[in-house]
Amino acid sequence: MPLARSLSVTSLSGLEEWDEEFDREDAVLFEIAWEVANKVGGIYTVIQTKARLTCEEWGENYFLVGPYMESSVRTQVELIEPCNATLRRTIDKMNSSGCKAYFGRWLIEGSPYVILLDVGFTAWSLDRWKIELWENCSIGVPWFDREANDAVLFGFLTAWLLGEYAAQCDEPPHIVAHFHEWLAGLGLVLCRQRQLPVATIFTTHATLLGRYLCAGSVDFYNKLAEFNVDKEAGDRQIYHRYCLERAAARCAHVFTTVSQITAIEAEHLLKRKPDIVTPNGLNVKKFSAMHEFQNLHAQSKARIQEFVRGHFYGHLDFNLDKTVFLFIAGRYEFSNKGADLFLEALARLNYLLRVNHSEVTIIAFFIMPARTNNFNVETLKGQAVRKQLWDTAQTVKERFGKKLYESLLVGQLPDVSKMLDKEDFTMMKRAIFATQRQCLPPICTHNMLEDSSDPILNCIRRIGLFNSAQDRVKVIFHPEFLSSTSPLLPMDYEEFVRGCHLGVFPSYYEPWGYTPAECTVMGIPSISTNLSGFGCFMEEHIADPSAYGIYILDRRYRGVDESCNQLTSFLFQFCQQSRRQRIIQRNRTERLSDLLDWRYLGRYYVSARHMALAKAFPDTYIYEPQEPTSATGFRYPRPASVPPSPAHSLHSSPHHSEAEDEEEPYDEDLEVEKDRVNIRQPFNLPNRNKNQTVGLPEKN
Ligand code: G6P
Ligand code: 1S3
Repeated sequence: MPLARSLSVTSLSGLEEWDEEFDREDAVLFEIAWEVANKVGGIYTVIQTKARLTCEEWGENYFLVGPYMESSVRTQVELIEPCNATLRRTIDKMNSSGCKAYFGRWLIEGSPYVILLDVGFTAWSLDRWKIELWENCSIGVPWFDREANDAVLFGFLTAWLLGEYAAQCDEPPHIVAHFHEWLAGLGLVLCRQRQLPVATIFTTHATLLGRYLCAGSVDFYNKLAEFNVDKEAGDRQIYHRYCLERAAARCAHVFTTVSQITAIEAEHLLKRKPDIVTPNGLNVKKFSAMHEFQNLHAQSKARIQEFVRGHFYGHLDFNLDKTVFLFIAGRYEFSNKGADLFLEALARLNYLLRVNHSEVTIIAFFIMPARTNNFNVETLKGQAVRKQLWDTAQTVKERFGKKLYESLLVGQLPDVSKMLDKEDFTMMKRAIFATQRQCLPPICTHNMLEDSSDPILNCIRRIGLFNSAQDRVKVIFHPEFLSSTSPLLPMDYEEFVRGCHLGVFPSYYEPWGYTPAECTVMGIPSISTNLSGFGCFMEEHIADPSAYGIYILDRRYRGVDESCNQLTSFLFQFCQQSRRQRIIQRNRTERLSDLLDWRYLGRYYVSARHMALAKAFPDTYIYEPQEPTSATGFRYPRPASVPPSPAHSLHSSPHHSEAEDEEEPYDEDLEVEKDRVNIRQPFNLPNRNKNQTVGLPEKN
């Protein structure tokens, strides 16, 4: 009977401990997603980072179900015998009836059990299952849509697995099946249609229609209630996919989305209001030394600076110590992810920095994968030239050192004018000559396959940010995800993020947004928007987000041009911070990581499961919604001191040298006294920008 076992969630600094009394008895949890042990996008991160906590909660009764992808299995999964007799019988039965199911442990934190279903092996059943789908659910899937075909196969296989498992149980089982996204949704629909003893949950991470509509020039949020959803889906040739998604949302015992903003979207586009919002968390690692993440920032930044030295060879006329690294990263959806707005804001920032004779240089990285033909020669050459300069310096240093040593051995101070000979000078001159360059440092690191129609490159051509000497804002477009084995920038994504100063994610369509969340837990400030799940969540939980390095751009109530001005203003303010202020801000940002930890956010998943069990098995389970606690409405207060402010903005600001910035200990209480300046400086943008949107879509 319910209400016996206590699930305790570790107390997190500032966030209240949370206990939910619920005995799940013999219940078994299956979590089903196309991205289980198969990295495609954000859902992989959800499942992978949450696994440890869910394993702690459900132990041997937790199974992840995904597609069998040989290449991923080879590197991520240890195949083993099924862990209990019921599962062994289930899998044996399926495998002897013309399917291939594998059992293993996914080698990630928590080592969860995985059941992987080979959709290719059962492709011969596709036509039969499509007929069944049409007859029972009136959903027709066209032959040419490969992804939808996979969704059909995966759906039927999952329903088969759950049905077979239920049949193999000695006692009537209590199964919870949590399905993620439309690609996995058909399994849920079939469970309900076959009346299996399964409590079902469906989570949508982004609606199909939402993604498609936003990618066009549609005033999405203001027209949400007006869309003729069937027609819109039909016009975009995704009607069958939309039907699969909508059926899953409608059939689920419990329907959830990842944010409040997507909840509103789902209510209009999928015609069901989510029962609960299940925000995305991360597996937050705490360092034993409090400032370890600051050291990591310095180390990673040094590596990015090395890359920049090579990339800008011959044009290194800016001070790297006064260079701020910004970046945007993610799926290449030009306007959905806000790359359009970012570029326009960079153009405006460039103008502002120039007219203000700023010493700061900005390097903005765009990490968004596009179709390429590998690295381009000029970019590779840059790193080769840098390496050659380094080698030359080392050789001359060694020769110099040897002469110095020999001179000291005979008890003489060296004659400095003879320490370098002609040969040394020739070598150095040759190395310097090699840095001459006929072209500007490249914008793009790769040879693009669709160079002339690429939206980022075309926008750069239009706004004229070409990495010229006069530009205070430089741009580097790296159209491939980062990798530690790259010959160009050998860093993985996490190292790269740590080395940057600010992540910029001005998304128009972003149900959650892991990129700014990842920045936060690494102590890197970020810009997101009030159209992203993350931005809204942070706005709700933090009294003064920008003081913590969480800048939230208003894209909901402002026109494009105004939002762009606001973004420019955020960037301009950020550039004016001193090193000390950046360090303090990073400390504050990192302090928020508890809020994004699954140990805090996992509670919403727990509630969703309890709700589903109570709906599916009302005789056994009762769901009593939690009374709102102080943790539910928790808000981080304003930091003890006022937000870090531009060093030279007011004469009351403390003035200190950069060296002082680095060495002096930074005590926040001291900052209260020292740093009493408000960051929100009014500032005017030049007139030229007022009506110029540089080809941005009309979204108001
Ligand atoms: C970290 C390091 C400091 C370094 C600073 C650079 O805080 O611990 O030693 O000076 O990063 O910060 P910046 O914002 O200039 O990259
Ligand atoms: C989706 O992935 P996306 O980048 O296509 O799911 C993610 C995980 O829930 C979410 O963070 C993101 O906003 C969605 O858009």
